[in-house]
Amino acid sequence: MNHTAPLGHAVPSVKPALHVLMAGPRGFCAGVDRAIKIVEEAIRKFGAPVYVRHEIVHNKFVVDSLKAQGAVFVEELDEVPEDAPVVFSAHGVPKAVPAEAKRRQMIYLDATCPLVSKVHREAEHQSAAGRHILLIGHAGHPEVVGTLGQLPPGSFTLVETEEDAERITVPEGPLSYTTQTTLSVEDTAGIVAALRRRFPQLTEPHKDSICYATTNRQGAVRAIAERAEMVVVVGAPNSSNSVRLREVAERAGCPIALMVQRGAELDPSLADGMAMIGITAGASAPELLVQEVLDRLRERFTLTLEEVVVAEENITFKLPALLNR
Ligand code: 0CJ
Ligand code: F3S
Repeated sequence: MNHTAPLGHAVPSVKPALHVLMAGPRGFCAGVDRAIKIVEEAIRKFGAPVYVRHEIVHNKFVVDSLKAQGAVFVEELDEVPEDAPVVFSAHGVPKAVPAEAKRRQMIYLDATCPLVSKVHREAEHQSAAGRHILLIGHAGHPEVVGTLGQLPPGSFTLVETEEDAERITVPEGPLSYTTQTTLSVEDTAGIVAALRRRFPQLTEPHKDSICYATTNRQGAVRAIAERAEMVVVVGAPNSSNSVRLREVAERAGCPIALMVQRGAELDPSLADGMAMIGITAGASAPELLVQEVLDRLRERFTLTLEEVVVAEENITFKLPALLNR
């Protein structure tokens, strides 16, 4: 008999039952779906290679699949040959980027999520009305770089945390705020409350800028995290909305909340002795990867699945006109 295999990793002959709560909604949002289609359609229309500025969405599997179809990923526009088409990622770009593409007479397609573009226009509008802009978001994230890149230098202040909200100094005069689309709903409410308290002259934006997909996925992961002994988030460490899902699960009191990029990354023995776990996926994570995680768990358990749906989504976005011509 072999006594050397660690017990925690032995596969029992009769697989124990494990109930899996599947967060609904989870995975792709309308903006991600559109962005990926734009790259695929651009390859079909113009032929490979099609350049993409920044990861089209923050998911290695998606990026690798598009690379296999003929996409070439770069970080800056000056890495793109002048005669090749280029797609801007879902996260949005500073104004200077399409301006430079135009100047170089390049063919470009903007896969910025329409909900990010709305935030751009709102920030621009508030700024043009003479208001200093407070942008709530994470420094260095491409969406934040893109939104700040709509505004004149010195006309905004970045607010990352409630502590920032308590200590920032701003110029005298009218103020407005907007946010990154993928933030924690709860943290942002705290930051906005602190800003309102400190700056009574703060103008409210026309609409909440945390997007529907972020709000719904956070609601869904909270619902499963309240019941599950462990929550697995499928997503990438550089995906802001996915990282937020793991945090929400943890704050909801779930004993183990972890993130994996692929099924193979999950150690299924973590669920030994558990009766119920939950699974969700960030807005940039394909459902195929959720199925990979389920298959990984099936190596060790007999699964029963339960969809826990907190919101129905039926939003779709049109592709740019250039692709329909
Ligand atoms: O910024 C966005 C418009 C969200 C795009 C989809 O998600 P992802 O993971 O590519 O980007 P985040 O890091 O912003 O969540
Ligand atoms: Fe857009 Fe929100 Fe998805 S901003 S890309 S719908 S996460």
